[in-house]
Amino acid sequence: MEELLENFDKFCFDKNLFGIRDKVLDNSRIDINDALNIMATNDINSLGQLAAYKKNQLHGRKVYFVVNRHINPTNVCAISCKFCAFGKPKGSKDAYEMSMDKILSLVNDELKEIHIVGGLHPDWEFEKYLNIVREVSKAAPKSHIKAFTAVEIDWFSQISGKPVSEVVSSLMDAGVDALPGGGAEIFAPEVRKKICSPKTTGDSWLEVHREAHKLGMPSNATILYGHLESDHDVVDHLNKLRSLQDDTNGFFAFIPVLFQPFNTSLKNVKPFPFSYDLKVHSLARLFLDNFPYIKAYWITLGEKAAQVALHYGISDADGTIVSEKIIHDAGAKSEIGHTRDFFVKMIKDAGYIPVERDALYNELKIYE
Ligand code: V47
Repeated sequence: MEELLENFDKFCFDKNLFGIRDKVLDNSRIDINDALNIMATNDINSLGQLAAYKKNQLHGRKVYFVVNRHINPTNVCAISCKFCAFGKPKGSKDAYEMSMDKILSLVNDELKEIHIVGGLHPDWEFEKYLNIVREVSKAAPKSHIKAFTAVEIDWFSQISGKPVSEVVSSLMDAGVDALPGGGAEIFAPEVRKKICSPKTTGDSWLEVHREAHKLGMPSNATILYGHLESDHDVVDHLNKLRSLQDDTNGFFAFIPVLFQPFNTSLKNVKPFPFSYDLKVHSLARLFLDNFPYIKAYWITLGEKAAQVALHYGISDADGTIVSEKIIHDAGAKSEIGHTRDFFVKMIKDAGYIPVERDALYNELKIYE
């Protein structure tokens, strides 16, 4: 595989990438300084070659996707974050609460992953969330349930008076198979304060995932980027996740989530160029050497950019989703869902091999 980078000296015009190339070939870890150099480069294609090399070492030409569905049982939220257009105060005209029948009408065993997240409802008890999981699990026993972000789990701990470990154990008993990666946003306290001051701190987010991993519950991690963060904040965020993964090895995927400003209080944030998206995704692949998968979240990137990102270290195209609401409320321009055939074609057209997976990354079908 070394031959993929054989001509690197000829095409790379950023001398700061040569040392990183040597580490990638050597399979040794890049450090914070290397990560900052990656964020500073404008040789995007050379960077992409490094990230693609690393991805190919792990997964060859396979790119994973899942037949899944997102369900958001309520958008009523006790807190209000500046970057979010989904959460609504109780009693507001756009607030909704799904009945159990409504939730159950959305699930079936064809779904390999059911992703459930929502607002921090001020009146719902923890038992209500457990019941949702129990009923969904009964209605779709062959599907995996990936439910509740660390922010929700922290909230469940507050409203139930139970420690996080007990909350996670109860969720596992009810039928949750994995935790989604949402709520991490950006760990840097100063920026976090500006975009989501009432939210669970970065340290608490990390602690919830540490506890979950200890109990054998796998999870994902995200970064919300493209708002007020600096390169240093991005690198610091990844460094905290890499350290936690060194300790627990409980993360499956890392998902860069591009901020959608349109209907939010941060709508005047200056847009970043596309090269920034490619840098964040490539950096994630190169820096998070202990994360098996890096996802391109097509909902925020858009379908075309997500396809390009497959050449920048991405091994997972997420899934069908069916009806995305959280980020479309903020004005995302992508479709709200796609078919299995869409992913097979999108991945093949980019020169990779589509592999349908379940929520725990078991391979279900290879589309050679
Ligand atoms: O954490 C809210 C994001 C996230 C906006 O684990 C916004 O497999 C952009 O975490 N612009 C939830 N993003 C999404 C998420 C996720 C998605 C897909 C797969 C997985 C997984 C997890 O939605 C929140 C927040 O970062 N979000 N508002 C916005 N305006």
